[in-house]
Amino acid sequence: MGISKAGSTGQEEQNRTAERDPRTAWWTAARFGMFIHWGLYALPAQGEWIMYAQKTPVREYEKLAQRFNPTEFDAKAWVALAKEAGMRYIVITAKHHDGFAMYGSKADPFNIVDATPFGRDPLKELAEACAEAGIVLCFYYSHVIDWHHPHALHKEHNNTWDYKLEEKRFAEYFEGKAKPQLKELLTEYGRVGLLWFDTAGGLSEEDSKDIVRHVRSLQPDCLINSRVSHFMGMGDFVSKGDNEIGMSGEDTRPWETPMTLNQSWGYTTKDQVWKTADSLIKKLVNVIGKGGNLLLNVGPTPQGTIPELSAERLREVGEWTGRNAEAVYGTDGSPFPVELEWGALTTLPGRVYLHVHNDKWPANGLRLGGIRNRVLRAYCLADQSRTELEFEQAYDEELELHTLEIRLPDEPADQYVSVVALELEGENDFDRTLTQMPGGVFQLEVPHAKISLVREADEEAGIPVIRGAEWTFKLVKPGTYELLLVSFKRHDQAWNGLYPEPILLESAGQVIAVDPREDLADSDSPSCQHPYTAVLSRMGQFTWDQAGVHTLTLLSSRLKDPAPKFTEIWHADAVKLRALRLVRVDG
Ligand code: FHN
Repeated sequence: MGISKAGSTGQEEQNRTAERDPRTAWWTAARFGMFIHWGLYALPAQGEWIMYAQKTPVREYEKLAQRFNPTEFDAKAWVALAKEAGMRYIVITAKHHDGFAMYGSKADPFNIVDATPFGRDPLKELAEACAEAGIVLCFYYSHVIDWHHPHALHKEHNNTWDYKLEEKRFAEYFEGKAKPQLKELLTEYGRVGLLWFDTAGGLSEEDSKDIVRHVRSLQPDCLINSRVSHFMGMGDFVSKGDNEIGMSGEDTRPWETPMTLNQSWGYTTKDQVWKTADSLIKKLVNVIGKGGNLLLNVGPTPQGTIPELSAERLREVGEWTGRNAEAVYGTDGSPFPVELEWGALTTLPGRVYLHVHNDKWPANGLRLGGIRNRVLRAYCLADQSRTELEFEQAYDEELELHTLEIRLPDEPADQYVSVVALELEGENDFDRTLTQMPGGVFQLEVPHAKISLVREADEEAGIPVIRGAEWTFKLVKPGTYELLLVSFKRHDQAWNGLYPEPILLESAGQVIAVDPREDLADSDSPSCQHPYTAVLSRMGQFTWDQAGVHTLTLLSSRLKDPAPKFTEIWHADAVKLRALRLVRVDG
């Protein structure tokens, strides 16, 4: 086991997380992985849904295999790139919705070894390269959608141009292809870190459990993602929606954001909307600052190479993760249940890392509340000489408030995001209550509210269920605040009708009822990206004359059941009500 740049061994990182859940410990410590969408669809170069979009007959689609010859594929080069980026696991499409196996499958001849001139098994080569490089190999497997197999049956997205829905016998696909292929993947490629299932629409609870049992019986330590089923609570960790970064406290289980580098998964020449290294690093710290993992996608070419535009971004991200490894791997997310205006925060025992966005660099001093420990030292991680930064700690007895003010260098110390490390005395001791951080903005997020049922739905009258969110929070700066509703709206949705009735707000005897409008786009939200845009709606103003603990209630039909039995991850919500932002109007 090598020593990482941070001076701690990977084993130490895993041991820390193992205290919580030994099965997922390697994965939560890893924090950053590479997603690879690679298949025959790379040839037409319009993404992995091309067969469905163009209703390509199976016999036509199969012809792509005769031309698929990725002679430039070099497993070692892919793994080296993942490693250079600071990624610690790889999840590759063993079979996507087109039904084509990217490995030598005996269960179905529609596979890369038997059906292409290439004739090699890239997953075998990747398994070897990963084992050599210490990267954990994992497989994506589309277990319900399969447009090639006559009996695969999804709730919605089926091959209806070759096959009749009414003639489908799902068990023939499930027992005859899906389960045998999963067995091959779990018995012929060494250790499989996790199986990444997808698009489970229509899979019964019984079949979902069956597949989980199947995997566990073959490799008990192989993790399973939540998309194995639409029934809640299955699998070992939560896959968020595509490109969805959760809110702090939203998930009680370990979670991961699958993210595109552009706006597509499979190789496409059409989509050239690329995220910059700057925004990728900010998204990475946003995710890990909330305790999640980031699974960042590449879509290799039909020649077998990772597109240079992807590779160059990953290398740049890797320079940053290399310099800041100790603030990334094996860390916990922020103990503070608020988005930080200047960036994100991770912790280790005896350490706090402040990931400060360079474009928000608080040259006049960074102020943070909630650290009860004595701070021993503060320095920038990118500063090799570890020059100590001046800081001051204070305690307000009346408000029971610990604050820390650090004098930062005039210029950011790193590229894009500069990490300030704090060394603490004793065991980490943080104030985890919902308390306003120093600064003007205080965001009350839905997961930190108590959600209750206010009115049952009346389907006949067309009245939806109304829920209430109640936040109990400590206000540090009394005064007048503008209230902004924070919503993520799907890019293809018109605003009208997304909030079917006025939002009701109430606090300290003040009441507001407003139909939220699409007032401002928050283009700076590090959590929001395609296919969503962040929308701010002006709700009015509340004044709190006193610092201290207050409550605020919000009523809306857009508040979700906090403990649903079933989820429709496939159809992302048209609008997500994320938070109420309080912005101080008087300075
Ligand atoms: O339909 C797939 C899509 O092609 C891609 O694989 C993504 C990755 O999360 N999952 C599905 C859509 O959510």
